[in-house]
Amino acid sequence: IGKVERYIHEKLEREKLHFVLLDPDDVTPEEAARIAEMSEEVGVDAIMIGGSTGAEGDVLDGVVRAIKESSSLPTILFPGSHGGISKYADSIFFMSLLNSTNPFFITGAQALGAFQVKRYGIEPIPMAYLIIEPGETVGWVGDAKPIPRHKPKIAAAYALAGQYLGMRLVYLEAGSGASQPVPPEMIALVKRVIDVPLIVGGGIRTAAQARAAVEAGADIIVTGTAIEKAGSLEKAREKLVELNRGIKG
Ligand code: 1GP
Repeated sequence: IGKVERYIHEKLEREKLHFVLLDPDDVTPEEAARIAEMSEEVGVDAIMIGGSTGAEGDVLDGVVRAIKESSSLPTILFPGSHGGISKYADSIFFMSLLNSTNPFFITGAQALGAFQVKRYGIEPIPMAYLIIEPGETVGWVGDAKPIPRHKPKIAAAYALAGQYLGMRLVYLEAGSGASQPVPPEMIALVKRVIDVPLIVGGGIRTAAQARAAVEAGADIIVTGTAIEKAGSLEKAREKLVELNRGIKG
């Protein structure tokens, strides 16, 4: 396994992790740089970069470069398709949207992006990506059949299938800006069934919600909207501290 994946595993032996997601369509390179810098100061573990719409090309490169210049945290691409690849990033969640109804999001975009990942030497981290209701933009764009919130067993079956297919992370995604995060009962059942680290994101805005996800069994918590839409950099810092405290305990 590569450097970033090893870093994740080593840290997970000691604590739960907090990844901050920045969407290049929502933040300028300057804002991204400041948020990444603050994230590192307060103890966030990695920066994810991506989004479902417009997080491509120069806009994406500009944000990744700004983050690399302002912090030493690992940068992990979180692509909406093969367009979400930047040569400036350290690694990429090489993800398959397992509950998509469209093969493009299961294996098609992956094939279109694979040579680019190799050429740029970006570390691929294979990940099973599962969309849970409500799913928000990524659910719609990704042609997902979102897993009902009250059906934890379906999520667990997909998660285990992902692990058996060789994926080394499982991500339960309620969708960016979701009104409610993934239910703790679902997190708990998935965690009981799989052996690989479990990532949870979408709609996590408070320390209590982050804590509940961690207590249910999440290994890594992703927060985006709560930081990006905090209103000011000062408020973003307060949010980062609050969420980090919820996650690290
Ligand atoms: C979205 O899970 C991430 O892909 C983060 O969601 O923006 O709601 O924090 P939020």
